[in-house]
Amino acid sequence: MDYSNIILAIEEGVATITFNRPKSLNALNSALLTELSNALEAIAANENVRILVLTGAGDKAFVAGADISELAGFNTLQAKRFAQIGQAVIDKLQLLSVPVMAAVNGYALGGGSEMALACDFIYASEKASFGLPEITLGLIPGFGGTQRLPRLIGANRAKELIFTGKMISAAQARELGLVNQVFAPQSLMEETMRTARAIAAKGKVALRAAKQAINNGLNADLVTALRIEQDAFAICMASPDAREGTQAFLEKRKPAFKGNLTE
Ligand code: CO8
Repeated sequence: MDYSNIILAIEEGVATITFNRPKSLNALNSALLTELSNALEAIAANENVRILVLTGAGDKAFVAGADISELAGFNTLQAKRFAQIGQAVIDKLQLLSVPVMAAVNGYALGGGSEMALACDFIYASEKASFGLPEITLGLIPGFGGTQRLPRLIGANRAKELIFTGKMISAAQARELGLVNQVFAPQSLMEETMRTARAIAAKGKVALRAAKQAINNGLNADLVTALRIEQDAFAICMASPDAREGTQAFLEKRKPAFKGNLTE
């Protein structure tokens, strides 16, 4: 499939989606969201993909938010529809069975921060900044920010960011627990890919089970969540990857995971 607002590349099990509207700081318009949705479906259907990395084209922005030139003309119903489309694609990203990393190389504002928040974890460049500036536009976050941010960093800190609309640096975002690691701009992709490849080399069945257990468990009480973990653990045990991993340990060799769901 041809994309003009994103670039999709797949190499050795690592898929990379690059938001590619650098003249608009990779702002999210309807066309980009549709392409992203299609790309996520293609990735979900591709058994060779073991991890997805999201990043932004150019050296200024990951994504500077929803495209304000499109947003500015919306009536109420169009705003609702746009929020639905954005949330649906960001939900699709969060529900992807393979791990998803965000490599935030610059501004991650509004919908851009919300996109990064739906990833499993975030690596950032020292030049990155994060924020939910919608309040400054007379709006509120509409791509999940009022819900995912408080769950990640706590309601009081999320409220401060959402009520002030202020931007924070990558270092501040790391202190808040929003970002896992911060790198020099020139090292960001190399370090991201190093981690992505290390994760891609693990067993796909176990990765999928770990992600689902964590995500589903966070939406449940602890007793239910622990049952979810038991079931996910048992399912892993039945996989060829688990036999390979345990056998490799006993034979003192590196495991060669195939990631297949059946023998
Ligand atoms: N939308 C459209 N165009 C944008 C956006 C954007 N979000 N951000 C930047 N651009 C464009 C600029 O208009 C400019 O275009 P041009 O060269 O044609 O004038 C180009 O990108 C470069 O930007 P600047 O010249 O402004 O670059 P600066 O380095 O001076 O500033 C900033 C960079 C600080 C990032 C600045 O561009 C800025 O503040 N951008 C807007 C950030 C923002 O407010 N984002 C939130 C948008 S709202 C949102 O995301 C809501 C999501 C939920 C929607 C729910 C649906 C209803």
